[in-house]
Amino acid sequence: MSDTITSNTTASTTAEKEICSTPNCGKPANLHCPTCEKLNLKPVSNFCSQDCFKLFWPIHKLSHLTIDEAKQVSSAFNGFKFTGKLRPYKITPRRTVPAGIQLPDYAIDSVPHSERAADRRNTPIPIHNKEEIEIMRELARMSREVLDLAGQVAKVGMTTEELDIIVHNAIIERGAYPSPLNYCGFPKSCCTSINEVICHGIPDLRPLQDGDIVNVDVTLYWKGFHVDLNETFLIGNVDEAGQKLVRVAYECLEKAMAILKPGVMYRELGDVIQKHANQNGLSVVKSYCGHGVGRLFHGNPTIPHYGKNKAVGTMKSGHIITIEPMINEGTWNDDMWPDDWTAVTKDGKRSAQFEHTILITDTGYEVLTKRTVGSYIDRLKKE
Ligand code: HM4
Ligand code: CO
Ligand code: CO
Repeated sequence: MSDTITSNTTASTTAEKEICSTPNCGKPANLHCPTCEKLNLKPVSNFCSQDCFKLFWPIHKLSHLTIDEAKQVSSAFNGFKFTGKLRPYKITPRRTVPAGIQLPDYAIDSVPHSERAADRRNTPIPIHNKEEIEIMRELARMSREVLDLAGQVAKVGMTTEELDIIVHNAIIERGAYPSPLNYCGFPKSCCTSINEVICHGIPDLRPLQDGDIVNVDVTLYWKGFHVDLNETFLIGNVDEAGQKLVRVAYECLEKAMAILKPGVMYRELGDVIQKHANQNGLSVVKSYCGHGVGRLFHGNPTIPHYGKNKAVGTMKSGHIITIEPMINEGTWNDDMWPDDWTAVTKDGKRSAQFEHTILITDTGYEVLTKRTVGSYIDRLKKE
């Protein structure tokens, strides 16, 4: 819990000009954070009230750590040969969700029981009815708002831990559960994958650096359904090669979506994606695939993004899937950090990814997670 904030009345004439450190507060601030003062941090953060101080404390307290403290990680990394320049930083304890939010079956014991049962019985690809599709549409709109928010706030100096806090709070504000949280033991509410990280990067205390590319992968669970989407954001000035990588990754997703309709085989998507990647001198990750999504976070079908794959299944109206190609600057081969989550490129070169949740319709497809005029960014502009 936070210390009680100190009111320094003698300094009030100078402090009056300060603005409250809690984002979007804007009120004048003359209460000083006692920890900032004790550590002699400049500038000392100021707050308008005890309430604002308490509200912003989970984020603010992280600024009290030194960079050396933030770099303290599990001994599992001792002697590990990293493929690139990125290093793990400290991971904070798992966050909770308020009572009243509907939990997926793995939220408590980390075991996705319903996914395992479906897998054992090799169940068919679910066909969603009108009511189920309407829930998925509404959930997809909320999920899009959350990802747009993450993209808006991601800046040089912000840690992926702070991004995770913002994503976590935006999800629970909407009455939903952050699907990654405790899924097979995943410790955070979204995945943040920087530079050579292919996917499943764990939000930690590393500040984003100028020139980083960071993928934020968000999944929400609400009324019994999951919606999954991600985008790769440019932080500060990214070099030309990095910008091209990110652009081509998005084009790969667009080109795959363009062939979606009933009767097409799921295995054809990889051919379209790999052709476009290779034409641009880039490669396609093979170890991580798109998937069915809905009542399960990860269900049938499995959708490889590489060419000449042997995926089973034909598209039918009512299927809901993700397509999420991971495109690399160098080799397609992946490696795993000792945290058993962070997937990295074997050569340490960068990887970029975009993901949508998509409904197959009678005539083609509907991108449930498409950007909308009602999304967060557009609403903010109007208000
Ligand atoms: S775990 N995101 N994604 N992603 N997993 C925490 C956040 C996560 C995944 C994932 C894409 C494709 C497949 C999967 C998956 C098993 C094997 C347990 C069903 O985990 O298929 O997990
Ligand atoms: Co995802
Ligand atoms: Co996914």
